Amino acid sequence: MGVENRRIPPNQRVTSKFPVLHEGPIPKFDPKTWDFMVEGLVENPVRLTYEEFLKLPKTVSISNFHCVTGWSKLDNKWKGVVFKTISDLVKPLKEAKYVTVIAEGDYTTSLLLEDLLEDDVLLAYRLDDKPLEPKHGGPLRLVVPKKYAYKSAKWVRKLRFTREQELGYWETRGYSNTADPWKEERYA
Ligand SMILES: Nc1nc2c(c(=O)[nH]1)N[C@H]1C(S)=C(S)[C@@H](COP(=O)(O)O)O[C@H]1N2
Ligand SMILES: [Mo]
Repeated sequence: MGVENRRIPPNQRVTSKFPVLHEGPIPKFDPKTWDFMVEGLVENPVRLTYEEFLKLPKTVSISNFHCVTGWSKLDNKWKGVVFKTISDLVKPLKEAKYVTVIAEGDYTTSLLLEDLLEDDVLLAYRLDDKPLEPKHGGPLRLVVPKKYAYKSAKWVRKLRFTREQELGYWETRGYSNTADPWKEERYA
């Protein structure tokens, strides 16, 4: 197996283009009214304006992106806020085990809090040294490199910390809830 193949999960093909894949229309972004909220089982729920969000400590993280339909895009240079920073800010209660990620429109997904605390999980607003394009989730998207890309919600506006897992958009339509590309967990 070549060096490159070790970065590509089973039955994925590398693409140099960055396909655009989503349900529904690309939402309009108004920096004056946009906000980011965290609710649910946390000690300190927050509401941040766009300006406030940009002031949070930022990181750059280069990672790979694997869509369940079979394409992988390697070496994406994301810039944004590490999920851990948000978690430290809101202080999850002991009972909080999952996080529902709520995007503009009807799209949701959910993950184990533990998986979101990995250091490559970002709420990203830049990609490859440019502002994140609206079609790729700008102004703000989640990036979870170790899961199939349907867990990487675009246009994120809200997080809800929960005790039980709330199944997301694709997860209620037959796709795997654990979504590990290395184990090829495509379908439930
Ligand atoms: N809000 C939202 N986020 C979403 C989706 C969507 O339909 N709506 N599709 C997911 C899927 S299936 C994939 S493969 C990636 C695609 O991201 P891209 O369009 O930036 O390549 O976004 C994910 N995030
Ligand atoms: Mo996807």
